[in-house]
Amino acid sequence: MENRMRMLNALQYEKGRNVVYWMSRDQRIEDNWALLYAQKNALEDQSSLSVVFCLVTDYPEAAKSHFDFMMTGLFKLIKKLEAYHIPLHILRGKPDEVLPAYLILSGSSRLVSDFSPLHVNQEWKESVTSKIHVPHSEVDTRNIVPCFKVSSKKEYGAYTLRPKINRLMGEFLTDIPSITQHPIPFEANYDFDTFLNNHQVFPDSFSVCSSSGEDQAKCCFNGFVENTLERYASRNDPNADAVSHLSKYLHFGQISSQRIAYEISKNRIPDHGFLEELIVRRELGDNFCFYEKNYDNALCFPDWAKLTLNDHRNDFRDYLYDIEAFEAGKTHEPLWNAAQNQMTSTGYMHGYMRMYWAKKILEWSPDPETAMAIAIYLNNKYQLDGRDPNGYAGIAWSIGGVHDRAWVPRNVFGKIRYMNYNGCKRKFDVDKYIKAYI
Ligand code: FAD
Ligand code: FO1
Repeated sequence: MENRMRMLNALQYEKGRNVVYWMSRDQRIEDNWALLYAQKNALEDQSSLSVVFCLVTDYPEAAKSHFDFMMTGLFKLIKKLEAYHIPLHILRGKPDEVLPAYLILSGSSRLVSDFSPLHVNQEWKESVTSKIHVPHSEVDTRNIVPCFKVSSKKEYGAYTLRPKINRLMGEFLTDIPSITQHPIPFEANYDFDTFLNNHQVFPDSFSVCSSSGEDQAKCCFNGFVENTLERYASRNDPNADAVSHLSKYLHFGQISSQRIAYEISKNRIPDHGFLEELIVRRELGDNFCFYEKNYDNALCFPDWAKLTLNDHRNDFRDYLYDIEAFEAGKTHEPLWNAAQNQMTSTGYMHGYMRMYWAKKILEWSPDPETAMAIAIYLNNKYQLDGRDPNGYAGIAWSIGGVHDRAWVPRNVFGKIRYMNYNGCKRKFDVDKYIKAYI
C-alpha cells in the first residue's frame, strides 16, 4: 500500500505509544487504505492505534442535512471500531487547533491522513503539518489510482486521463484487505481524558439520518447491481432513474469506489459504461481540483472558452435571473424549475439534468463569472453530494467547456456545448419529469 502514500514532511520516526489516522474524506472502516496503512505502522511500531475526526461546524457551504448525514455515519463507526480495539475520537475544532495537542497528549509517533484536493482540506493539511513534530503521511484512498500518482498535471479531458489510468489499473484495481483486531490497547492518561472531555462531540447534538452509513452504502450498491445496472445505458433519461444514487456515499467516503469497481470487474458484470463514470470521470474531478487552483471560478476555463465567452459577453439575453429567482426555481421554464425543485426538495438532482441546469444558468445570467458563482453556490448548498471535486468539474464543464471541446457558436454560449428544452424533449418525457417536481 506504500504506492498510494506520500510523505508530507521529512521528520524521522521516534518511538511513541500510539499511531493516529486523521480521518476526513474517507469515512469508513472497510476498504480504507489510510486506515490499513496506519494499522501497519502501529503493528510495526508495537503501538496502539486511534482514529481522529475533526468536526468543523462552519465547514464551507455545509448545511444541517449534510452534517446529519455525515455524523450519523461517523457515530456508527465509533461502535464498529470499538470491536477492533481502535477508538474513534470525534473532536470539535479546526484540525490545526485540536490535532497538535491530541498527538502530544496521546503520545503519538505518527500521523496518517487521507487525501482531498479541495482548498479547505489542503489548507488544513499545510497548517497541521507545520505545527506537528511527527512524520505525516498522506494516503489517497478516494481514487483507485492515486491522484498524485496517475498524472503530474491538469489533464485536458477524460481522453487524456483514461490511458494513464488504464496503464496503472493492473497495479491498483486489486482486492482490499480488512483491518484486524488491534493487539495493543489505546492507553489514555488523565491529561488526555480531560482534553477529550473538553473537545469530544457526542451523538445527541445531531439528528439521525436513516440512509447514512457503511451498511446503507453497501445495500445501495448491491441494489443497484441487482436491479438497475443493466439499464445504466438509459441513464440520461431522468424518468428511468437508471442510476446508482451512490454519490452521497462516495462523497462522504462511506463506500470505496475501488470496492465497487473490483466487485463488478471480478464478477465480470457488464457495466454499460458505469465504470467509465465511476473511475475516469470521477478521478478526472480530483485531477482537475488538484492541479487547477481556480477550480471554483471562471479563471479555470480553457483559453478557447474564455475567448468565445468574451466574444459573446454582450449578446442580448432573452431572460435574466438573479440568484433569488434561480434558488426559488422561479424561471420561465418549468423544466429548469423542476430540476431545481428536485435538488432543493431531495438533496439530489439527476445527472443529465445537472448539465442542462448549469447551462441554463449560463444562458440566463448577465455573465459567465456570475453564472459560475450561482451554480457553485446552489450546488454546494443543496446537493448532499455537493462540496465535491465532481461538482466543481461538472459545473466548469457545463459553463466553461472544461474537459470539453468547441461546438458550433451560438448566442451567449459562443462555442460552449449548448443544451436546451427541445434537446431534452427529444431525449425523454419532459412533462413526466416536470410533473414529478413541480
Ligand atoms: P451514477 O451515474 O450512478 O454514477 C456513479 C458515480 O460515478 C457517481 O456517484 C459519481 O461519483 C461518479 N460520476 C458519475 N458521473 C460523473 C461525472 N459526470 N463526473 C464525475 N463523477 C461522476 N457529482 C458529485 O458527486 N457531486 C456534485 O456536487 C456534482 N455536481 C455536478 C454538477 C454538474 C453541473 C454536473 C454536470 C455534474 C455534477 N456531478 C456531481 C457529477 C454527476 O452528475 C454526479 O456524480 C451523479 O449524477 C451522481 O449521481 P449517481 O451517483 O446516481 O450517479
Ligand atoms: N471533513 C472533516 O474533516 N471535518 C468536517 O467537519 C467536515 C464537514 C463536512 C461537511 C460537508 C461535506 O460535504 C464534507 C465535510 N467534510 C468534513 C468532508 C471532507 O472535507 C471531504 O474531504 C471533502 O468534502 C471532499 O473532498
